[in-house]
Amino acid sequence: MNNQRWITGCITAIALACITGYTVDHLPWRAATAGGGAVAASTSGGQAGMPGMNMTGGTAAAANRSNAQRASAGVTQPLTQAEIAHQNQLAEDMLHEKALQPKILPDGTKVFTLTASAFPWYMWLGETVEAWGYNGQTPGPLIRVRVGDKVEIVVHNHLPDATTIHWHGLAVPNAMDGVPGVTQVPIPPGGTYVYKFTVTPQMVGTHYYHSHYNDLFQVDHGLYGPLIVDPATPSTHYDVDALYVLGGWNIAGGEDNEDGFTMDGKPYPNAPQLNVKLGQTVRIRLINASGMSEHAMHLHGYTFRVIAIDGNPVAHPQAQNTLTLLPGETADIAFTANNPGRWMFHCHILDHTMNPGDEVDDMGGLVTFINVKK
Ligand SMILES: [Cu+2]
Repeated sequence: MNNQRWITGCITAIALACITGYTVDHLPWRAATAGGGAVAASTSGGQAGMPGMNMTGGTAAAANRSNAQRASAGVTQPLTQAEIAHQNQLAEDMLHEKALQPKILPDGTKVFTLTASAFPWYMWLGETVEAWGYNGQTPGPLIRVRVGDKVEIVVHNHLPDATTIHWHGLAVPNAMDGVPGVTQVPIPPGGTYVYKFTVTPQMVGTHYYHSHYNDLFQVDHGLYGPLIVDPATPSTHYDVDALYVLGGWNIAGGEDNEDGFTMDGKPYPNAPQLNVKLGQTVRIRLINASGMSEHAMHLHGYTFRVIAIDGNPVAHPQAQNTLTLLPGETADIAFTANNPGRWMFHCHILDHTMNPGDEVDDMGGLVTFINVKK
């Protein structure tokens, strides 16, 4: 966010935090809240649009904990081979845009449930980290909706810290925007919040959702997931659709350090690889969910077209072989798989292609392969 917005947001949030008695810890949305309790969503406007403002709890007993202490939910125990295989399958499912199935209410409303929690996450040989994610995975499950859908997203907070979710790229009603201390009271540990909105044409495209509370810590531990909005009547077809969510991780600790990078939750060699048949048309959706790092994604063997930026179609698609995504940006790229072979697809910021502790000739991080076979 730019400085002016950030400062304005801070002043507003600090004022609101003072009014409501929240303890401020560096930044207003870093105020930890204690105690559980459900926070009901409200769709009313104005100040009343701060749903749950009169909730109990939030005395911030834990407000003085450091980020490092917040990280110690104690879930970095080694995983079994079956658990590691399951996590790799989740990454594979993400690549192929397998979406979370909603519950459909009698009036057609699609209800998705996201449960935020901390869990062990396998990164690379010998390294299992504590992830914070949704429904036991990071990235959180793909939410896929279409124009006209009425959507409810029930968020349960099983984290040891408060949280919120921001719907990045979607012009939702302000009260649903997930900015703690401004549009809502943070969801306390043990709490539940229901986000509600109707899908509009503005929302079509590749987007994502992410924590907006203690966000550098929470996002860089995995609290984000993809969100694809389809038009009411899909008009384009690709033989192969694929999705890569790029993540930055704070593994060594500290406030401002990204030292691990993942594609669909896994670094090379466990980042999922895309297999396509010679001649197929391919669309790859890219989301940079990293908290701090830009990524210069480069595809060997091909020139691709950049067909959408931040979900918006590009009128005259640019031909490129490297596309840089700032944190929070998304893009759709497309190409026809007319060059057979095993083609590397990787970030060209070269320390993003190594895992911490790698030797110079090791590969890790944002590296995968697009395998084009007859
Ligand atoms: Cu990078």
